[in-house]
Formats: sequence, structure tokens, C-alpha cells
Amino acid sequence: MDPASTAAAISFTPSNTCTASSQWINARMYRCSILTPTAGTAITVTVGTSAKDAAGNPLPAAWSATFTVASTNDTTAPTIVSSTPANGTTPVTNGTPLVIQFSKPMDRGSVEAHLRIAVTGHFQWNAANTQVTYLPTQVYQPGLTLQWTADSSQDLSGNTIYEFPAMHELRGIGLGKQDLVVSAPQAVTLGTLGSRADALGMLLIGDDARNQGTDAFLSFDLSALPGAATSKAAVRQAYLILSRVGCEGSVANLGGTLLVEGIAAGSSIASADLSSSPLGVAYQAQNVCSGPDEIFIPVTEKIRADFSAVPTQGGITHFRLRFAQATNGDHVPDRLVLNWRRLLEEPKLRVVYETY
Ligand SMILES: [Ca+2]
Repeated sequence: MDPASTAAAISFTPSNTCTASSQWINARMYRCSILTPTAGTAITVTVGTSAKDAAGNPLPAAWSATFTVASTNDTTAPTIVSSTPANGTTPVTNGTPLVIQFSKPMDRGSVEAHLRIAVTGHFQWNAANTQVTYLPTQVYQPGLTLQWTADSSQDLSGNTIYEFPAMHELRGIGLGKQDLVVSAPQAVTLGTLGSRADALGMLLIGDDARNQGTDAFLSFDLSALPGAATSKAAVRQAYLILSRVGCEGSVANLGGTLLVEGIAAGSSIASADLSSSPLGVAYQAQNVCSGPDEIFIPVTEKIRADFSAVPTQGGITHFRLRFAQATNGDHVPDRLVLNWRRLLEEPKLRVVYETY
């Protein structure tokens, strides 16, 4: 609106006036502070058609409203009862609304004018004017720290919130979703006990004509994840992705279910690690010979655990892939054959993570 013509178009019955402490909150909102009337007085405020918008268009029709002055003198300062996410929350998922609960009904315009949030969004109020929800409408940049304050907001009687310290802080509200594909850096060939990658770039899991069983071992370097050194990243999802060439015989002879286990190992796998007990979360994949060629195995919990240990354990995460039974002794190969092509990142680990 045009400030001058709009302010001049405001009138009261009985007579009153917008005092010097009145102010424009924004281009659409004018706070008119009037001389204190007697309690119980009914006051009608009118905005006449001489009020113009910024382009000079007049108000098409006069507007008026009547209110009654309260009989009590409210001098209690409002406070913030609660806010969610809680102050200091890290990380905050992108798009999470900020909800602030006040101790008493608030002047919506005052709160919206004083709430300083460095992101785009809009406000929603409850009917009692005691709770405001700020709904962000933008996708934030990774790592954004959001600060907000409701300091100097006023209730319906003009009492002011005084906050010290005034700033609330939510870290990582702009979490960015990122994918990382880690190829297995160690194409370990460990004979019949360990991984066996053949000359054609294939990884064999199961038994062979000599009744020798072969497990596969995969190692991935999680220190490539940004934020690994400081742990300022959150793993949302992680998948082990295997590329199947085919199956020989029947892996049902070995139990049928592919077991995906963590093993204790340092920066590289040694023969002593090969038969160690499973460590942490273990996974099972069914139908590895009948489903799609790309085999997705969710391994989120293991990667979360190993990622949190990156700073102290060198960042390597290890998997053992095997069937429950090493061989069924029939001198016929029963095995899952996977691609082992480092240039094509097969197998690979996909980690969806967020930094803050
Ligand atoms: Ca066999």
C-alpha cells in the first residue's frame, strides 16, 4: 500500500488517532497504535477509499470493523514455551517445519515481522494465536545453519517477548542428498578360502567340481565420503550392488540364501580374517539366481556403524558373501557368478548420505 494515503484514510469512532509509535510492518501491514480509551469502549475503525495501493489505485470500497476495549490491563510478557525442532538439533531434515509455542495469544503480524529466519517459507497459525508453524518452501543448500529469533514479538496487548540469548540455532537444516558410489578397491584373490576372481573378471561364490567352497570378500573405502573425517555426515541409505553373470548348478544345494556378513579386518583382509565370526549386522539376500541381474542388498545399518568409525579405523568396510554351506560334495559346481570389473565399479557400494 501507499503509506501516506493509507494512514491518512484511517478514522475512528469515537475519535482517536494512530499515534507516533504506529509503524508499517511491511508493505501490506500497518500497525496503528491508538490513544488508550476507556475500558469497555466500542471503537469502530474505518479505512476510507482515499487509501491507495503502491500503484495509486484507490481502495474500491471503504472498510470498517468494530472492537471493544478490554477491561483488564494485560502487562504479562509473552514467552516461548517450546519450539521444535529443539534448539541445537543436528541434523534437521530438509523441509522440516519450525513450530513455536507461545505462552499466550500473539499478534500475528508482530511475530511474522520479528521472526527472523534466513529461509523462504510461509506461516500457519492456530486459532488461539498461541502457535505458529513456519513451513519452509525452499530446498536448502547442504550444511546450512538456520538461526531464528522471535525476540521483540508482541502479544495482543503489546507486551514484548524478551529473549536472551535471542538466537535459536538449527544446524544442518539444509541437508543435501548425495550419492556416492564406492568401488571395491581390493580385488583380493585368496584361493579357495577367499575371493576368487577368474581371468575373465568374474567373482565366484559357491563350490566347484573339486568340492572346494569359495566365499567372496568385498572391501570399500568409506573415507571417500565427504565429512568422514569429522563425522559431519549422516548415512541415509546404503546398498551393496552386485552384477550377476549367472549361476551354475543350483545354489539351493548350498542353502540358497546369500549371506552378507561384516567381518573384523583392518585396512586390508588377511587370511586370518577369512573365517572370522560375523561382526555386527548381517544381511541375507534371497533369489540371487532368479531375480534381476542387478542384485541390491540394503546394508544401511552396517555402513552407518562403519562410517561412524571412519576416523579411528581407517575407513574400510568389509563384507563376506557366502552361502550357508561351503559345498554339498557332489563334484558339480554350484555357484553364483558375479561381474568383477573395477572399471565398471562392479560390485559397488552406493551410499546416500547428507552432510551438515
Ligand atoms: Ca556342488
